[in-house]
Amino acid sequence: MKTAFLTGITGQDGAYLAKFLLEKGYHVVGLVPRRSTVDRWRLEYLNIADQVEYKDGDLLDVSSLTRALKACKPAEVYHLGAQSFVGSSWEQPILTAQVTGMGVLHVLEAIRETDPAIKMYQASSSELYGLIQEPQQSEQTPFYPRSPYAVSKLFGYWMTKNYRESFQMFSTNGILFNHESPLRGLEFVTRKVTHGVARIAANKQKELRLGNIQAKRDWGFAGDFVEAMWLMLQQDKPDDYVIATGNTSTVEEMCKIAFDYVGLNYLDYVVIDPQLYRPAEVDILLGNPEKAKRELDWTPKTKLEELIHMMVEADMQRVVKA
Ligand code: NDP
Ligand code: GDR
Repeated sequence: MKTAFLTGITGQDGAYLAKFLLEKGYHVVGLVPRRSTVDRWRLEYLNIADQVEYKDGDLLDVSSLTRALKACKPAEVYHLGAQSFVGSSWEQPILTAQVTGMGVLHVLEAIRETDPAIKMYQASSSELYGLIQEPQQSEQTPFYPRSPYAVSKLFGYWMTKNYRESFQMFSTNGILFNHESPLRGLEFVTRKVTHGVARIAANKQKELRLGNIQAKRDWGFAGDFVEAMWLMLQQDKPDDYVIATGNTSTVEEMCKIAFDYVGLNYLDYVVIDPQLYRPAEVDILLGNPEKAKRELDWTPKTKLEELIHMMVEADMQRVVKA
């Protein structure tokens, strides 16, 4: 039985990937940082919380990573842990650089120290593209990061590539475009919208305050995207891949889909709040997943409408239970 070690196992992608790997027959071990409250709601939602082994540790403490790797001897490491909210990265830039940037180097060093043959997946991001240089972004498109989060991810991207080229490590970058699900954190715009819609439909909220609704994103379903992470580590050679749907929509269009689903007009509820605008915006992202299709035989299955409907449904059930 192969062992996989996941950082960020309590996050959205960690939960879906853990479920995917358990179904493939892996022994799954997850790194869990110390928090005052143990919260495994995502793993519980997927009914896998008791099928995973947990190791205490923090991305800021490389000794905890090395100890965990030595103890569980994984064949594959999926590095998903991060301060992942772009908005917070202007409020906590130093923490973001340490966790989201330096954290990658800590993981690479822990692997190098433990067993350089361990394969490693780095959660890189479409935020690397930032101020867009090409209408559709591929592995060849130049980067122009636009937030402390994106700059931190740039450091992680290059460290991952550098360890591959310097030490022949199997370290790969998945350049993933936005992917969402009913397990998305409430601070991200899709979930903020689907949760808001569910509460408005239940008469528990009167309006939905948003920032820049003209921003465009290439949104996919997290459950589809975690398969690509695994496929990247099953290849003969380590490489970097864009994982995206190849479609882009505005935040406004996504809102309309969510409100339409419950028979409401979004124009009656959405309020633009200039305070929610970001200091620097990424106006449009549109990925080109051709290489992943060709080399990994990966294609996204879930369309945006289906995804948003799934999220509104899940939020309506939660609102009823609350
Ligand atoms: P989440 O924010 O849902 O999860 C982040 C995880 O990182 C949580 O488990 C969190 O634990 C953990 N974490 C945070 N700080 C530390 C720390 N100091 N030590 C150890 N663990 C820590 O993110 P997602 O699941 O959405 O994303 C997974 C990865 O993919 C992230 O690196 C993100 O930046 C990247 N990414 C995500 C995309 C998306 O659209 N979802 C697109 C492209 C890249 P806790 O909850 O206890 O804080
Ligand atoms: P993003 O996701 O920054 O793309 O990062 P987010 O959902 O936060 O923002 C998407 C776009 O929506 C606009 N927006 C708002 N965003 C939020 N959060 N709240 C609002 O009220 C709001 N109104 C408008 C934003 O300005 C932005 O343009 C996500 C994260 O998962 C990263 O970790 C990951 O790397 C990238 O996706 C790819």
